[in-house]
Amino acid sequence: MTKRAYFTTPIYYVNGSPHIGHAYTSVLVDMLSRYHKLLGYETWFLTGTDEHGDKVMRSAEKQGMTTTAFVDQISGEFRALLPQLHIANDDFIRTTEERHKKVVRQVMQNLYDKGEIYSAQYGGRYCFGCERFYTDKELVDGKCPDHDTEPEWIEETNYYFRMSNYQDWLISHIKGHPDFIRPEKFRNKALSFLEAEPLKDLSISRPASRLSWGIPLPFDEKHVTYVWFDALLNYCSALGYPDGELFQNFWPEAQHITAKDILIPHGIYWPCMLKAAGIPLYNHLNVHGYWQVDAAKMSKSRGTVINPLDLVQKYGVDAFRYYLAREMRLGNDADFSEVALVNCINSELNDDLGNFVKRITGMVAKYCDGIVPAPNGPAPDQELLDGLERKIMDALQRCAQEIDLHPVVESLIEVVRSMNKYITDQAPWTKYKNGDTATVNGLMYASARMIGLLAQALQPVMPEKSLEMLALIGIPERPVEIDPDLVKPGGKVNSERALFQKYEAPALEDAEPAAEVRPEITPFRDEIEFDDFMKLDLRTATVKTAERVPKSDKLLRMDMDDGTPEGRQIVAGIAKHYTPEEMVGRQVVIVANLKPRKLMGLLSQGMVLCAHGEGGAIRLLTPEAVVMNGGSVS
Ligand code: ME8
Repeated sequence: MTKRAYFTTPIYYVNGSPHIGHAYTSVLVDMLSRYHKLLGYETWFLTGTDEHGDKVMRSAEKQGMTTTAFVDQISGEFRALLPQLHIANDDFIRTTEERHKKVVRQVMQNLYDKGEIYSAQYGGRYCFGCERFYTDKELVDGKCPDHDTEPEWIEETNYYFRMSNYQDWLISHIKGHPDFIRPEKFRNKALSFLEAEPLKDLSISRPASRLSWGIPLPFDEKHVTYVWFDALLNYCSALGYPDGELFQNFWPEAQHITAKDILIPHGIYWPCMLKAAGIPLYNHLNVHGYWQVDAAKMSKSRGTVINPLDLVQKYGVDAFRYYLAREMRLGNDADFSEVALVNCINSELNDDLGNFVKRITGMVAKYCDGIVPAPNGPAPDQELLDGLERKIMDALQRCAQEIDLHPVVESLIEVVRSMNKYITDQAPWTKYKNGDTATVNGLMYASARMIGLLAQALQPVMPEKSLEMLALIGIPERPVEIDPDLVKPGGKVNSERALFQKYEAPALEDAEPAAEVRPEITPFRDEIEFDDFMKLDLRTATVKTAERVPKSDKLLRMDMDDGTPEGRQIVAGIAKHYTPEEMVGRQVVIVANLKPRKLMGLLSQGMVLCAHGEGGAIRLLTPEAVVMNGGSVS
């Protein structure tokens, strides 16, 4: 039987540009939809924009634009953001589209005919500046707090939806379906809202004389509907309600994803509307918390509204997506910090994942002529490897039952760390030295297989990096559904490329500058002439093979590709800081015209440049991006 899933984001208001909060929900839904595809589901993913209402009209006026031109512009920004975040939505709906307005009118007429909608006189204090009614409690000294003017008492006819009829029914539905709204704390919130006091009927219209930017009611053209009654129906109109094939196939599997701000409209108004209209209910409402900055709501005035595109430009889309999935636990708020983002990229993506892939491709290049070898049988400690594979598959299955991606990503990165430890414990370099080719092959095959599986399992989070990972082990394409046996012997690895890079943590603007304690540096040497400097021939070179020099704990012997056919051998005193595996595949800077000399009986044809840190630490000098070998450095 076909497994299907339909995922929606809220449709976003077009009164301002998208920020990290909007980006998060859309990326989360994209990841969920991709995970379901990986597990064999047919999926449909809808997002879009909510374009009616007085707020939008006022924003357009402020910009000196017509409402239509304004909504086109902002909706365009939301739409353009999607590919820039690697989001693969199936549809994008705008509430100003005819296909949507048609459904809203149809459902309204149906409810009106059934007596579910009625008109009533409403009297209240209305602020024309805000274009809304105020309750006495909200007024300050009888005045609108925003405009400092006394609201006018106005009486008008509005239309109401008989939501109060559905209170008991909804309470028992939520109680009978524990995961209708999840996580549990939001289910409880919806229940306590329902149980606290009698549910009021919902006002669903405004006189067109006061608000023209809405959908005219089919039974009374002098009134328009806007915001919730209009907006929520997008989830059905986009599928071609009532007869569309998409609606038939996907509506029964609907899952909405929103932040907690719109729990009540989605958890209460919407089920009541569906029930009244005779439309089956959605399956789940999944509610996430807020992205905050400095533990507070993002705010324009404090300058804390985070633009996702700035981050994408600095750190790359996939790393940004990974951070979003990793940092927020479904239901809890998360504090956005660029420092945390950089730490996450540096430690988990670069040091754990990137390093694992680099180590393995480097070793396959060195020990197996760059080709993923065929194993002779199980690898050493095969049970551990089997357990890690199961952990990956279990993590994926969890996505189909729950919706929280944080533990999924956590499990995957734990597998990466376990693999790094496994390789260190198994020390293939020693086995290679001892001529145990069969075990080396087994280890390399098992590791490449794990890279293949991890790349697939991370694909929903990092679609492009996952393809790169597969390409590094010689697999040109990824399968639609997860295939643990994807990696076959014979793939040609690429040991040159690094998957990720490290970043400097950004400076904290508000932090107190710490009293600087500078370590003592060695005295500067005497000045030299420019010609003296030009005598140095500095070049780029890539380490092809590396091994420890017997009886020396300091020296590594390396064969380098220096751009010449014959290459060169360099013996460097870096063995305490870098293992041979870490060196293979690295591009470094060498002094190419240093007179060759012998170290421990081995000829060294040059020197590898390193920066010297505190306490005798050394770090290699490496071009910021890979360039040709033998290129000069000046
Ligand atoms: O409410 N953290 O639109 P909206 C996390 N048009 N998510 C956030 C966020 C934050 N700080 N800020 C916004 C509307 N979001 C209606 C919805 S649906 C039928 C109509 C995300 O533009 C989150 O998904 O105010 C939140 O629910 C949504 O944007 C609100 O978007």
